[in-house]
Amino acid sequence: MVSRFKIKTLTEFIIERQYEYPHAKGALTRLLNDIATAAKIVNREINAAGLVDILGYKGKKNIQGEAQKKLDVFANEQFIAALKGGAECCAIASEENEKIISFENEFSEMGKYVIAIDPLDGSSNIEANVSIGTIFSIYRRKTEVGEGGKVIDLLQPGVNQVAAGYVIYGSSTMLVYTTGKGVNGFTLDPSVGIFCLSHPKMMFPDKGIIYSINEGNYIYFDEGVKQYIKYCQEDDKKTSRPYTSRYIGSLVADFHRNLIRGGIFLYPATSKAPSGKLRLLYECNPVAFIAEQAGGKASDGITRIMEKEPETLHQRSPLFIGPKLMVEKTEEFLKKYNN
Ligand code: P6P
Repeated sequence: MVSRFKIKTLTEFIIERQYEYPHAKGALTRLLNDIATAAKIVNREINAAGLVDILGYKGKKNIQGEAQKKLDVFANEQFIAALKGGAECCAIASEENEKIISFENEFSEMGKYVIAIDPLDGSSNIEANVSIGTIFSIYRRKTEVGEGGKVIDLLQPGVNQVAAGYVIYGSSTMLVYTTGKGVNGFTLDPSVGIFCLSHPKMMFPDKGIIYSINEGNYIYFDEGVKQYIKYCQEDDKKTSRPYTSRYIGSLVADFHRNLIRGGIFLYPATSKAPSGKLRLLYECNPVAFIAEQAGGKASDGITRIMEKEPETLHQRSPLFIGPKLMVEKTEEFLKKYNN
């Protein structure tokens, strides 16, 4: 049993690192704590979801045309309320809202940051009690303070991210984030409601033996992806193949497992979805920032994810993300077979 006094809490950790952002004057600290607070509230409801009538459909559809589940809506409301109340954020782009949510009150209008967020990603897994997650990116606003944030504040390339992270609501609840100086993971101690540093300085293993892709889309993949899948399945002990196939269907859960154990996650473009399925702003960019900070790589098969210039809030992108060598091998196959 680790002594309470050896545990570093998320709040202590963020405050200790505040010196890295003197210009932020504590604003980023407050933002990250606001997100952690909302995550704890969402976590409580997710854990109780099977017990209270919060499962099932709220009868509405979100911008993606997907039936919204009550927990999706609840999570969205919690993060919006926490960020609006914190007054450091002047606008949010959420997976659950077609347009940005601009905070027009005298405090938030002075906020220097904007947030892109998927409040509850993988929510189609809720009934199956599979791990789901929250994914977020934090940017400095481009417009002047003094008014609510605008769309151009959110349409920034991933290289402009000030911070990014995810919360995974799984067998334990973890918050993993980066501010560009490494990746650190915090596990929630539900008995006291405190996130404690449990995974300092997270790095991808150099190589991995896991590949994660929805092979149900095989007939819709282009030739390069099909050939890479065959490569993963070949018997070659020198390169630890055949790899192991692991796919949960929840980006945060698949990415987190691959970050810990070493593996590549692929959500390619298909003939059905020529731009892929995952959203650039609040799924691909945040996990790409974490991946790069953990020594990995994230591309759309050709372009570095974080250098893609977003044109619309909900635009999609193919995503290949994991240890650098694994992503580069995939890019080789795409280059060789897709031309
Ligand atoms: P598919 C969840 O709906 C999600 O957006 C990601 O969390 C996940 O990686 C992906 O979609 C799964 O998509 O088509 O394999 O079910």
